[in-house]
Amino acid sequence: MRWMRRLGYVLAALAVVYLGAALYFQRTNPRPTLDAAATTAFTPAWPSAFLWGTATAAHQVEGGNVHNDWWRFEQQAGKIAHGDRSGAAAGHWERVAEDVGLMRSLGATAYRFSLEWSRLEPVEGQWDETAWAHYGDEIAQLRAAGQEPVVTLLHFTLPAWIADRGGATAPDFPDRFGRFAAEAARRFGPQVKWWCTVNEPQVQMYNGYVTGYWPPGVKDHALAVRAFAGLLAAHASAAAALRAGDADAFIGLASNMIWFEPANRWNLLEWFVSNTVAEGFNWSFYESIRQGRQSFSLPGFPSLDVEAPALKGSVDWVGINYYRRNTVTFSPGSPGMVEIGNGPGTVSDAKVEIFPEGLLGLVREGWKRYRLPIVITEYGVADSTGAHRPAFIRQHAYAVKQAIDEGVDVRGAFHWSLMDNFEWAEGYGWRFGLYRLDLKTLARTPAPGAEEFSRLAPRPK
Ligand code: IFM
Repeated sequence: MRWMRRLGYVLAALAVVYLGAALYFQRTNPRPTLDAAATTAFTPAWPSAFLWGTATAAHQVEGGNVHNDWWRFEQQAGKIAHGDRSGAAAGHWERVAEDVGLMRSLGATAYRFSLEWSRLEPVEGQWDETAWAHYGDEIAQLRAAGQEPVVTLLHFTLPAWIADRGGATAPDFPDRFGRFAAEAARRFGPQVKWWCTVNEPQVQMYNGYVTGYWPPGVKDHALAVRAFAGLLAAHASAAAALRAGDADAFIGLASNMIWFEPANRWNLLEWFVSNTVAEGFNWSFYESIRQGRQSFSLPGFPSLDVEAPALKGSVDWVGINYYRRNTVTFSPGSPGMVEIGNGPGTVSDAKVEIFPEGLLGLVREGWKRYRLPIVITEYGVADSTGAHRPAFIRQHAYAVKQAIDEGVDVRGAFHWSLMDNFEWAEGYGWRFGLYRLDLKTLARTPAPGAEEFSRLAPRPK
């Protein structure tokens, strides 16, 4: 009987240690909270020069982008929901003046958009002067309307000629992309300060090479890691070209980040897997830059650890695209031994949980890690009825302002999106716009949320 009592003591001691460790994790990783009362009646005083912006991407709004990998992908049956194709998109190429007017009437002060590489270099080595002139004119219109241009160089789409030889995995991709960045700096350097080299590289890697849901449509973990390395090298090459060609270039990138939590906060294994997933998905790109080493490590993927000194110092600011919270469950039978789910809150049309507190948590974490200015390069909600968007915008603005009041150097927040647009493999099903797009006439009308966006805009002092 003595051995039973001893076993009892040992088990009790183990339980105490376990509970102590779980409590420690909960204390050191508190869930961020927002003051619920304040988010219902909140009018911020933003810092001067705060970028209160809207965001789009070329292929999603311009229309007629026929020389890239996405256009080709869309022609294949079954790739895009409802058989949609980008087609004329929001017709923005012809409607720049109208859309700049919309930004102005919203009270926005900045616009994040992308240059479509495949329009500017439709054939390798040949610049399209008309297309360059078009963007030059757009930038001039933005400046005249008080909109600070934030220019993205790669927002998912690749010219068909580089896609044909491996896209992000092609050995000369970083070099070709750097050449494009140099040309953009040469032509627009005097008018553009804010540059964003790449948009959501982990999403491009994951959807293109893990689920195969996006071009190039393959499922191969080794290629996925090569694409990640290619995107890192392309970013470094573009950053070097921008620094060389534009003396006041202020360089960053837009990284998609998810607020990950263990499904059960008392489960130590779930703390471990949740932190591992967050480190791999949210932070690998920025950590590679900080360390000057291409590095990536997630269960189920070959690991990457290669010296890359050109990455060091290649960003001046940290861009965060934020859309959701995910819970992480330890699940030995699932790929990577995890299951990803939603928390208990309201979900959007995209079936992801709306959780503004997560934005505050990620901004704090980015600041703690890098001490660089932070920009919310995207936040937005797929909401076709508009039932959620006004409160969504207010609460996300509140999270940003709270971070600023805590001393974080947040320089701007960009609502995704200015108008409804082509939502990649979801086609035109999800509606993120502050302006509703009539898909037949391409007319824009204010959507629920536009008014709230304007109300929260910086007021001239
Ligand atoms: O539409 C996309 C955008 O291209 C990248 N970030 C997420 C948005 C909404 O899904």
